Amino acid sequence: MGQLIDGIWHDDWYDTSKSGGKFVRSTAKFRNWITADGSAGPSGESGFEAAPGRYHLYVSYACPWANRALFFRALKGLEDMIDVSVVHPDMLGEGWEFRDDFDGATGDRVYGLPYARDLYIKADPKVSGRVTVPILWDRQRETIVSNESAEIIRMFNAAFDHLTGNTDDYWPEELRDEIEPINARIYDTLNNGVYKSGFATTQEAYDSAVTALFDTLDWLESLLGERRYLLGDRVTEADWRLFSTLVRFDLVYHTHFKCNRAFVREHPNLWGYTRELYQWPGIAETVHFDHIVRHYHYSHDTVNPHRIIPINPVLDWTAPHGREGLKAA
Ligand SMILES: N[C@@H](CCC(=O)N[C@@H](CS)C(=O)NCC(=O)O)C(=O)O
Repeated sequence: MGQLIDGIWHDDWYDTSKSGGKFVRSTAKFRNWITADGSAGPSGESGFEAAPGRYHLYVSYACPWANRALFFRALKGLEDMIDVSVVHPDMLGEGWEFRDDFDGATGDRVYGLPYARDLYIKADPKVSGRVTVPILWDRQRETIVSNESAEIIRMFNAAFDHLTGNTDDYWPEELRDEIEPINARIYDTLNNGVYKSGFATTQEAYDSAVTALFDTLDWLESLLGERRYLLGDRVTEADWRLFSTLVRFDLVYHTHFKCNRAFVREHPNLWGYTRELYQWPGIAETVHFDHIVRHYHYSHDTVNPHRIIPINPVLDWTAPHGREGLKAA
């Protein structure tokens, strides 16, 4: 399954035929790092030195992976260093489109290209694999620095500090050993777990994904009754990675992806925590519920073939979160 578009092979999202009904996410291809002095990062090539105006971030407001890059752009005060283009929320047969006929969608602000795949081809005419957002683009070398959000957030966390003076650290050295296993569980069972539930094409694959997902939510509900944040009294990247899934959960994952044993808002600790992070300075501006709801229901035609957008409740994201009293365990 899948199709060749302009030389790029697009697997179907839902091609679960070789994996026993399980959704298997492919690995990002562009893995360079922006660093303060342009030296190579943990993977890829050197030559991507932090500089104002040199880099551009292509996102979808709907996408949880792109959203976490936007969280870090806001948290680290990078708005004036890195500008942004926003795709249209509908991801149809041609993949992500640079149309501006939806509130907040900007078109391609660097080149005026029609599709995200055109950037991949510009970066590497022989590229193959999925065309995903976020895309961190280098205007100077006219190529993709990275299309892996887990790494983009770490670049944003540190590479521009000498230019911005913002030294807030969401991946502190002393907590890294604790952060990694929490990230791993949350990635597997929640960030990616919602997709594994929603795109499963066998009962067995769905059951296994959705069971692990709610085991993790139960664990988090209990942990967040003892601690204000995942690592204690300090917000880290683990919280922002979790938040990008939680903020979408009740509106799209619960219904569209059949993650419906419970809503996040039925968990008092998780719901207060999600609202606290939503209310964090700069974050609400990056969360666009209209793009989120439209994208999921409109783009996955094997899950929702008639593209009906559900009515959805109005959630009060600005209500007091009540988390102030919680101290580290
Ligand atoms: N590993 C990537 C995953 C990004 C990803 O899967 N993005 C989705 C949107 S939520 C996408 O662009 N999918 C398009 C496709 O697979 O065709 C990251 O975290 O940056």
